[in-house]
Amino acid sequence: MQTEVAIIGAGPAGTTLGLMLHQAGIDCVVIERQSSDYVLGRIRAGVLEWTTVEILDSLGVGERMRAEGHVHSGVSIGWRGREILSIELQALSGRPMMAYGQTEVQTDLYRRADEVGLTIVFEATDVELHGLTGDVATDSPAVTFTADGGQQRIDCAAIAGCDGYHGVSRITIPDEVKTEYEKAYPFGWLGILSETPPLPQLMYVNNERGFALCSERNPMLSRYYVQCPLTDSVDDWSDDRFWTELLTRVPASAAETIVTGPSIEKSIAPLRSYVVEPMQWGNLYLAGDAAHIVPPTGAKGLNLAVADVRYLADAFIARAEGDQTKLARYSTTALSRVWNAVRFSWWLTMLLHRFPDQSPFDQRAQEQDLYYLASSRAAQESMAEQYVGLPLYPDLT
Ligand code: RFL
Ligand code: PHB
Repeated sequence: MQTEVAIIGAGPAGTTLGLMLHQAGIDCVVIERQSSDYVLGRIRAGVLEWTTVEILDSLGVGERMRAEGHVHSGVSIGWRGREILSIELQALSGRPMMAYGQTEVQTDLYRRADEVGLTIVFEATDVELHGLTGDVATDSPAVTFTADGGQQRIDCAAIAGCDGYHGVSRITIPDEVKTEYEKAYPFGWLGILSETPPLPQLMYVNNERGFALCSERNPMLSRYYVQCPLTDSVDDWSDDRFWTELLTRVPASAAETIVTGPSIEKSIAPLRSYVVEPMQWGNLYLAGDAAHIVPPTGAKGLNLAVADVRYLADAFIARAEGDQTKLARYSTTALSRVWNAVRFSWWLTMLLHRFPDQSPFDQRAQEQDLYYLASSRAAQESMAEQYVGLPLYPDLT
């Protein structure tokens, strides 16, 4: 088989890139290791930046999100048993954000892929990348895999590595040409889904017992998280223990209104920040979690994946029109936004969590950061601007 761009991974990054290229008339094939049901079963992101909302609209996948998603004009922060402030995102930044789960986004992307005839090969095993030399002039890229019981080969002009943190694409880049930046945090998030009505607004909580987050999926589906030690497993957390801990950490005014019920999903995610540079090597281009991981505190992972593929698709479109420069600069363009999100997610993680080795100095500095945020409009504006997402192509003039 022959195509222009072979896309590895049909998560949000790979499927969105496929739809963008297909819309622009650039031939592509998406190759996914799992079944579509498996990908849809992963409970992950819940918050979309407005930039992401607009990109999804432009691909014709925004209709259900607009009808069923919940537009939020603000998020609250709880501390010392009270709701200390509500960051009025819309008033401060001019844009709201959208609560719409990654499962729903992915469902809409797959549905659109079916409608427009984008080829996604699911359950492809033994995916291997070939013909990459690190030089766009000498590369002759190809992907081989096993699907439908047979070995298949796709020759292509470029490969987009959208295969997440554990994929094959990034490890194809030799160690001597890549630099990895990493920070692991000494805790995880225990998350549950429950068929109960959520709070009216997302609430992030810094409590002496640890971080908590109240979020939502729809009017009858809530998503809650509590910070937990990395050594814990879900078996350590009965529903009763989870609710008791959550209600202890959130401000009393919120605890009074939270409706508890049986969990229908429970999982623990470790928190880490990770970036690989550069995000391209010859005709291999990385996007999304394949190139970077952020802790979920800033709600940036899915949004960064969508922004990366917008830059990448724009660069492929420019190349099809004879301009090679955008593709040559893809990594530089994407990394600027990536590092903003990495820094923001790190800052919010440091602000809201309790660290096992937190010294009295760290503790006071964190308290001061919260006081400053609660008392300064400039600090709130800065947080709002970053939370709803910076412009894709900032005007620096
Ligand atoms: P994905 O979603 O991991 O998809 C990669 C796909 O590649 C496939 N794959 C392969 N396919 C072929 N061959 C191989 N060898 C392959 N290896 C892997 C995988 O099966 C998979 O289908 O990466 P992508 O597309 O870059 O998307 C990234 C997002 O999924 C991720 O950043 C977010 O979920 C992060 N995240 C959040 N992001 C937000 O923007 N807002 C949030 O509110 C938010 N909350 C979260 C989150 C992530 C969480 N966890 C569990 C890590 C909350 C949590 C708890
Ligand atoms: C979620 O709803 O899963 C969610 C919301 C906000 C975050 C992280 C996760 O910062």
